[in-house]
Parts: sequence; C-alpha cells; structure tokens
Amino acid sequence: MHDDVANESRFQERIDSGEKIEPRDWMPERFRHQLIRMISQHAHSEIVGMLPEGNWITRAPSLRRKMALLAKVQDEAGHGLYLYSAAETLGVSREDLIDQLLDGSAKYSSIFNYPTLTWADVGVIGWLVDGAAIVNQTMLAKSSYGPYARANLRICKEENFHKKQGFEIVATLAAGTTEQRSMVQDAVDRWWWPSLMMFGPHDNDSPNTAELMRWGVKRRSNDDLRQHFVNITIPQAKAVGITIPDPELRYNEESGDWEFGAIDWDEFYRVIKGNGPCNAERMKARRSAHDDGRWVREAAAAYASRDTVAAEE
Ligand code: BYC
Repeated sequence: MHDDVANESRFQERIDSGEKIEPRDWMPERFRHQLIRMISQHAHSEIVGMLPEGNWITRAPSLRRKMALLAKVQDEAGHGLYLYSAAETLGVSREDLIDQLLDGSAKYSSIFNYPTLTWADVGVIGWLVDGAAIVNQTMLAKSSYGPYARANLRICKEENFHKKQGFEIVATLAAGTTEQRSMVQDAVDRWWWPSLMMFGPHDNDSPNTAELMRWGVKRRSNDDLRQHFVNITIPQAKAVGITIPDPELRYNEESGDWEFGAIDWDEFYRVIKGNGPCNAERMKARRSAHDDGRWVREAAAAYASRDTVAAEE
C-alpha cells in the first residue's frame, strides 16, 4: 500500500516534469486502462474510417483523384496498425481489441456513422474530418505515453497530406459549375456539425477529461480543441466561398474566437450508442471483412509457427 502511494507520487512527478512514460515503467492500473480505452477507440476509428471513403475509390472522377484517394485510405489502415501496436505495449492483445470492436463493446469515432452521398463528401471529409483529427492528434503527439505520442506524430504527418487533398477537391468544386458548387455546399451542410462532435462532449459533461489532463494524456480539453478547429476552419471556408451552416456564427473581436451555435448532443449520444445513420452498415462491413480475412490470418500464423519450429530444430 505504502509502495503504491510512493509509486503514484513518483509517477505524477515524472509526468509533471514532462517525462514520457514507457511500456516497462510503473503506471497506475487506471492509467493503463484509460490508455487502452482511448488508443483502441482511436485504432478502430482509423479502420472503420476507411469504409465511407473506400466506397468512392471505384467512382473517383479521374485517375489522379483515384490514386490520391487510394493512398489516403491505405494510410488509414497504416494508422490503425501503428495504434493497435501502441495499445499492445500495454499488455492487451490485438485479437481481444478487435473482438471488442466486432461485438460492439468498444467505441469508434461518431463521425464514421454518416453516409458519403456524393464525390464532394470525399473532399469535405479530407478537409473537415482529417482537419479536426489533426487538431486533436497534434495535441496527442505530445501525450505522456511514449508509444501513443510517437504513433500520433507519424499519423499527423500523413493526415496533413489528407487534409490538403480534401481541401483541393473542395476548392475545385467550389470554383466549378453551379451544380458542383451546390454539391460541395450540401456536403459541408451535412458534415459540419458531426465534425464538431468529433471532439467529444463539452468539458463539463466529459467524465474522462480531468483525469486524462492530470496525467498529461490529453494536453488540451475537448472544448478548447473544438474552438481552435472552428477558428482555423472559418477563414478557409471564406477563402473558397463556402457557407458554414450556423446562423449564430460570430467573430468575437475581444477573444479572437469564432463563437458558434449549440451542438445537437441528442444526436451525438444517439450515434455513439449505435443508432446513427450508418452504424449497422459499418459494423456489418467490418464483420464481413474480418471473416473474409480469416484465411490470411491463419496462413500468416501457420507461416510464423513454421519459422519457430525450424529455429528450434
Ligand atoms: N465518438 O469523457 P469523454 C481519423 C465517448 S480517426 C465516439 O470526453 P475522452 C480518420 C468517449 O469515448 C480519428 N465516442 O472521453 C480516420 C467516452 O465514452 P467511453 C479518431 C466518443 O476519452 C479515417 C464518452 O464519449 N480520433 O482521423 O476524454 C479517415 C465521454 O467522452 C466521441 C480519436 O479517436 C466521439 N467523437 O475524449 C479519416 C482520437 N467523443 O469510452 C480520418 C483519440 C467522446 O468512456 N481519442 N466519445 O465509453 C480522443 O482524443 C478522445 O478519446 C476523445 C474523447 C476526444 C474522442
């Protein structure tokens, strides 16, 4: 008991002095548990996040667009792999984490439960969804847990390319025909509010934020990051003539913030409880991809055990 108290205060001192916690270091069980929850949710989001955009690979309007989208969706798979590996350093198996996704007990980001109705959605996802993810993950790249911080550093570099390819699609459509302009505006109208929800509930309604900030896992709160995202995104929308679907949006000269209207939290909780527009479809697609990939996992495991047997002989 005495040891635990001493360990815990040493642990907090290390965090407060900006040291990274590494896999073999002592850590409170609750810290381990919170990181597994958060990193695995993040990994699942990357993998499920491949689905809405993956739907458009065969329908991309040119070879150049197809190559960029293909590379982006493939990058998301890579992000999932870095993150599952980071979670495994905490003593949990990848198989167990995947089972939790497939049986519905683990969450993934609310944003991927919305449909991609037109090509403009691909641009808007890159611009807004990857844009929001970069804001969040730039902060997580400074997280106190070493493997998670390093995974996010690498992810952010790739997400910057994703955001640029999305914004370029948006800018091209926004400068196009009347039909193209209304298609991209319609996509922004549908994705704007769900993008703000990506940052999670308001700080006062967020059960995990205070603890995660005390441990340096999160360095900034949900509301703080959401405001930063709005502040950097409004000038980008203005630059290409896109209207943000919020009549209450106002610039506050004193604070330098773009103040925005109320978020529909009923919708947010409905989506994270599994009742969003595409939750069932996404889980069905993930389960069938998992079943289809069974032979690959079995072949890889058989190949690996053959090497072990050969090494022992
Ligand atoms: N969606 O106490 P709170 C990408 C849950 S993928 C679903 O504030 P916390 C990309 C939360 O889990 C980027 N659930 O939680 C990929 C908690 O429930 P549990 C994904 C949400 O952890 C492909 C409860 O609500 N990024 O970029 O302090 C293509 C209370 O919330 C959401 C990450 O996953 C949500 N939006 O903060 C394109 C980043 N928000 O678990 C792009 C890593 C909240 O207690 N995660 N919940 O049952 C985080 O930064 C934080 O976990 C969150 C939530 C900000 C999401």
